[in-house]
Amino acid sequence: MNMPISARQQFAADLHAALSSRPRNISPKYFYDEIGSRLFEQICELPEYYPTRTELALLQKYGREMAECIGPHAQLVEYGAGALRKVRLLLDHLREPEAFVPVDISGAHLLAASAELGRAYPGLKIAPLVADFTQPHDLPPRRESGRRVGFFPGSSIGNFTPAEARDFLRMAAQELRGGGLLIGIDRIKEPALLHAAYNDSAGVTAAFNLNLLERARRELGAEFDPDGFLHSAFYNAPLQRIEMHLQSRRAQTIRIGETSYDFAGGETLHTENSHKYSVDGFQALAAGCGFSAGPVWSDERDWFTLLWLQA
Ligand code: AVJ
Repeated sequence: MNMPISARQQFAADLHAALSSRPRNISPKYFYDEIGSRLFEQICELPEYYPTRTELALLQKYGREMAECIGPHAQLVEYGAGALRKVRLLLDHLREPEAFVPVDISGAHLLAASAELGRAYPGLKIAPLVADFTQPHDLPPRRESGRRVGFFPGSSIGNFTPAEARDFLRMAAQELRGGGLLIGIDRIKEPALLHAAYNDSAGVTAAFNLNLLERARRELGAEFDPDGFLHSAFYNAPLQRIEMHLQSRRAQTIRIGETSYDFAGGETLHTENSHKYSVDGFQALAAGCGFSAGPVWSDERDWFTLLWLQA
């Protein structure tokens, strides 16, 4: 029988692969160990990091209209559930939701957040699903009368390249057929505003990025000079994305077990992309994947948008 490989083994395999490839890059999902998840919560509170507070304000203000789109008796599926704070602003307006299905890879976190949500919404059927939502997964069957609706807030889709975003949207359109998707996107804007959001003055985003190396040290016994790398985040205008990298300050070597990886001065490990979209651009992307555009909700500055996409 195939034993499922542990999270640590998966991290080890992906980090070795990342350090062996050129250019070096690794999935941002490895930011989110316990320390990284806490740092991300802090990022969401930073004055420079506008996405969380802008999206929450939109949900506050327009939650009722969004709930209208979702409709009654829906099975609501949240892709990549965090603290489950945002969905409450929809649940408060939904008519007789059939079930809420938060899907997340991090089981302990998902179950704790689901239990807490259950205490606040005692009548709600919550069916957490521990799974990687980018991979094939089995959602609970839906009632014949009800629709299935996806919720993908936070501009998490921004972590995907447009090609990966298309793969996700095609999969989602299939499993949400007859229903829809409510999705948050971060808008293309003044590069200085984007730059500030990923280079906060308190250094929390830097700590979040550098935690990836700290995690390698904690979990895999990686050996390197902790002061040898710096946080680098910049807007790549042609590709319309923020890139985060860990940049080597000088020539140095990282050792993991028996293996050594040499870095030249200035060389980087690319840790994250955060793609920015126009509303038209995103609707066009989604249209190619089986969705048709519906209402959109944006703040007055057009910094962040929630879109309804009919599946
Ligand atoms: C969770 C992917 C939406 O891209 O803005 C925040 C992650 N990285 N600061 C983003 C993040 C650095 C965030 N997402």
